[in-house]
Amino acid sequence: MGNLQVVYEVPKIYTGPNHYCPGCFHGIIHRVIAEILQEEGWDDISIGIAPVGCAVLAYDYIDIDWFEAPHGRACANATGIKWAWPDRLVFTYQGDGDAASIGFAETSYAAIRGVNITTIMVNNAVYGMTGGQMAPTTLVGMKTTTSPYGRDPKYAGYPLKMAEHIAQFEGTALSVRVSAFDPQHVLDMKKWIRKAFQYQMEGKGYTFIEVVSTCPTNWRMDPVKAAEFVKNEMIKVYPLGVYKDVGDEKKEG
Ligand SMILES: Cc1ncc(C[n+]2csc(CCOP(=O)(O)OP(=O)(O)O)c2C)c(N)n1
Ligand code: SF4
Repeated sequence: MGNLQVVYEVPKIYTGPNHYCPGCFHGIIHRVIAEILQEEGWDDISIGIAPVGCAVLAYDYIDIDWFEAPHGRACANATGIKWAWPDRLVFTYQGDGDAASIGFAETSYAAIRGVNITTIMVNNAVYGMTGGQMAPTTLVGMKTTTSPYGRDPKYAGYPLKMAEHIAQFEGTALSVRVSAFDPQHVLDMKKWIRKAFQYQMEGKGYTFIEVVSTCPTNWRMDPVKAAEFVKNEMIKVYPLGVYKDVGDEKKEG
């Protein structure tokens, strides 16, 4: 046993089991966040803002300080917390319904103001927790419980591309879209979430990570089909990539 080397262990601050459905990426994203916070020694200074949505119980799964925000208000809450405790690492963890629908203004204004916080927005194209209703991110033609014939842009408009939207603001330091449908993309996601947290610790401005995710339960798919749907359909509409990265530039002011 003495010669064996540990290549992977579950982070101590990741406290499961969780309640997520099989094949849902929420659990993977939580674990990756926990790994980063523990590896960087940020677990004692982090404050997560939990959403209203399937990740409402995020505070039960990552053992750091948390605040529970009302639906859509996570970035407003995070802003106040960060202004009160500028040395803390403050991040919001939100669904697309939370961050991009009811919370569209709060999320946008965090970027417009350049608030030095991070948002991790999990885009599964539906309102998962409440039963799979159409979200602003629902694909054209996608069937949901409130668009049983498929999203029709004539009445319901087009998918909202948050990583592109957030990238336009001067206060944004980083806006990236990632996914987690295979191990390589999980590692890539980890790299960018780490960079977002690093930029925050360096005071660079607002950082935004959109994770293209699954909702096998409401999509009525098994976990493998749901991951394939992300890989083959979702990322055609939501291309993965870096939409803004200020790199090592210093922000004025
Ligand atoms: C003010 C308010 N409006 C509506 C709701 C109902 N509600 C709870 S969760 C949710 C949407 C969750 O969807 P999303 O944010 O995409 O997260 P997911 O569950 O898919 O992870 C809604 C509309 C609420 N709790 N509060
Ligand atoms: S309902 Fe959808 S988003 Fe919610 S835990 Fe299940 S698979 Fe994940």
